[in-house]
Amino acid sequence: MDDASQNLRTPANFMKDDDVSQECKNLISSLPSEKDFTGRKLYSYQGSWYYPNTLQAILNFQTHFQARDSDIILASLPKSGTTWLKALAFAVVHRNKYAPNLESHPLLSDNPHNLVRFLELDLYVKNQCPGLEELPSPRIFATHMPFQTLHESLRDSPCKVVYVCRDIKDVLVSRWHFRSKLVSNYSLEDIVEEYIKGVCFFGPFQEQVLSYWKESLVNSNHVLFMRYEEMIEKPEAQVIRLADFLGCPFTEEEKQSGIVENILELCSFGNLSNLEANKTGTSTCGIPHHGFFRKGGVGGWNNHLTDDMARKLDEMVEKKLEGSGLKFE
Ligand code: PAP
Repeated sequence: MDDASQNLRTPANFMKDDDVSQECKNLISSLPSEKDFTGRKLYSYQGSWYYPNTLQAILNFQTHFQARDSDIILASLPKSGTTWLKALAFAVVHRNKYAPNLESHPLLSDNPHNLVRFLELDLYVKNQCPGLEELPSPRIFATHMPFQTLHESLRDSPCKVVYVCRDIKDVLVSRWHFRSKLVSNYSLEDIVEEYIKGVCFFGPFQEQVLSYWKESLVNSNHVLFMRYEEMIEKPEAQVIRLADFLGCPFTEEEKQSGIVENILELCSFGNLSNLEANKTGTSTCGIPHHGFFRKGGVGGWNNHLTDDMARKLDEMVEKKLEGSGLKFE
């Protein structure tokens, strides 16, 4: 890991603390609010729902972030393949510094979330100036904000934004497993209702997906739209696509040397989830490393959702995406 990245100040746990500035309190008082499934208040800002501490971090980011043309931003909904994309982008971008088969590769000793940190869930939590100007280029960051909120700070920057999306049913089941460890009595019925209503942390989800999808159509040099399912089905082609987009395409020589396969192996679910570094410890955003790895794969929702739940979700997605050209088979 780059030394400067290790030195960044680490924030408090983002889910627990609602201590916000007067400016944020003023903003909150003007925003629509709703209660989440635990009774905690969420606020709607620029089309998405947030807890106050995340809203504060977003304001910090929007006010203070200085984009560089060479920045890379990895965007996604929670549980859509963020950890995998972080690992892949880090390995691709830094492959000259850290060969993917290197025994001391940073991904073997640290969780991807500590190597590529979230803007609004980590770096800007309780911190207006997390020292990002000290980081060497290219800097790689991650976010769950929708495109319009991110864009506030990237305006006029030609930096690269990569968005990964995943079938909402797999996302939902993944989130349910994750959340039910933190919150008791959190049923699948609760989460299906939450998703359909759209009032949940970073929701409504299809609007977020659409914000990046639309931008990828009009500005394909700026936003790359990737799908978790395609990454599972054709990983090589998708990593080559990622490297091309990021302006560091694989040379023929590199391809023949097997570097693409090596990166895929390094970043694979099997490899990462079995590393000691990912079985123990807690990420800089306050989540146990092992919480980012469950099962992976496509279609696992089938073992959890009833036909009726799946139908309701599919209908909601179809309705929201109508006319956009984006489809989930
Ligand atoms: P986050 O929002 O908490 O960062 P994110 O990484 O987006 O989570 O998604 C976690 C999902 O990606 C988990 O899916 P599951 O619950 O259906 O199993 C996790 O297992 C999966 N995942 C994590 N790392 C990888 C990887 N290297 N390859 C494929 N899937 C992965």
